[in-house]
Amino acid sequence: MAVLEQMTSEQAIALENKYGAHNYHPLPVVLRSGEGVFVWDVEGKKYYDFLSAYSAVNQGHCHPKIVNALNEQASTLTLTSRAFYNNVLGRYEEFITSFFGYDRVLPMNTGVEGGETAVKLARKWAYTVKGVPANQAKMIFVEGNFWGRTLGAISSSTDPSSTSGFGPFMPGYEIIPYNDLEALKEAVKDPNVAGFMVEPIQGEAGVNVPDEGYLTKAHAICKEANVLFIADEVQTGIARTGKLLCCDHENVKPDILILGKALSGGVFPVSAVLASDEIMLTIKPGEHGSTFGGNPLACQVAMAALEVVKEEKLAENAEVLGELFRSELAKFIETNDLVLKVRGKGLLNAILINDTEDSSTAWDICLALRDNGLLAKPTHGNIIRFAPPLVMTKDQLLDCVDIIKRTLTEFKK
Ligand code: IF1
Repeated sequence: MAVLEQMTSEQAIALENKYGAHNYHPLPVVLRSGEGVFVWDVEGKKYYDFLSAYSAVNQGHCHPKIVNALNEQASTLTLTSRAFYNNVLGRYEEFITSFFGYDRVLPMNTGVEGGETAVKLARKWAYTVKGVPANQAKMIFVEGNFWGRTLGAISSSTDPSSTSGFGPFMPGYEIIPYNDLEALKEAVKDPNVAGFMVEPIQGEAGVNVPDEGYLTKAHAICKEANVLFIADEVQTGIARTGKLLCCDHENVKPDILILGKALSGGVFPVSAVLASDEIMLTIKPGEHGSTFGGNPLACQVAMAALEVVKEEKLAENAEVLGELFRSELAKFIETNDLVLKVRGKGLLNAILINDTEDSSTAWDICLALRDNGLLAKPTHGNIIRFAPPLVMTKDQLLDCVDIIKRTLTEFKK
């Protein structure tokens, strides 16, 4: 690979500012390597990664088993396109459908492609199975949702930073409040509703955990109304919340399951949509797909990434360490008025800062955390998400809790 001559953080940042689109505002730290729960910047400073690339690196950075799978396949066959068969895709499809208990999988690359695929599937099913009149299918989403940056995705967004300046938007969408069963009951009365798409915990909204039983009752309301219950587990899936899927906390089985991010352990873009024969076979040859969807490299990486989840008991570890994290921070909050609340499930958590949503306090705290060797990023001016790789040990977690408590104690607004 191109040997990059050493550069300073300032040089790297200047290059991005000069030649790149300004579609992000990254925390000022320039990373050059990662291993497990740690990343190093170009000056050689070591950090705990408490974001995990938004829950894509659940298995830890550069997990050897996953990287080996990538390397072996990369020097064998990387991409055939779906114009032809290959010797890996079928094995992967058998593997992942049995891993999650579904009849079929439609392989894609990014999380948002998974969401787009789920909406197309729901609409196709509505027209061909439910009997909704052509082009009349409705989709229900919830306030505060985030499922990507395409026009189809932002058309369901209630966040002006996702929508303003990008209209006009997709028709046939209805937005109801999150965690509101009465609103869902009302919305599904419309016979043209195809599906209800929801995150079991809203990540970008600030780790918004719905009431216990919300998923169970929402699923039942959808079933009663012959509406597909679609779970966006791109961020909450793959053991992040202490179960293989966040829906598993309530034993809810989505009609359509969307996976991404840690499906590949952060090694390669891999997403997947899983569903029954009845739903999945409504899409016929040539009606949907993608050049890279289901490529042999992605399939090998994803199988290795999922094996790691089981072999290293990542869900169990996330459950135990998540309880420890929230109990330690809850004790701290009683003695510190900067932080109002800690919330989450497994190792998807967030703290609510005692300031307004448009303040810079959460950002400033993340800068101080960076100086103390821990990387995290705010979701809002007053919310910081904490999501370390699920391979973290108890001692490492307690070390991170000490860093967070020390930083918050020393922080001056
Ligand atoms: C960015 C947010 C998180 C997702 C859920 C689908 C997708 C995402 C629940 C789309 C992606 C990423 C996108 C990334 C930052 C990150 C993010 F801040 F944008 F909202 F995690 F909360 N469903 N989330 O969280 O998957 O197409 O990106 O593979 O856009 O900056 P993708």
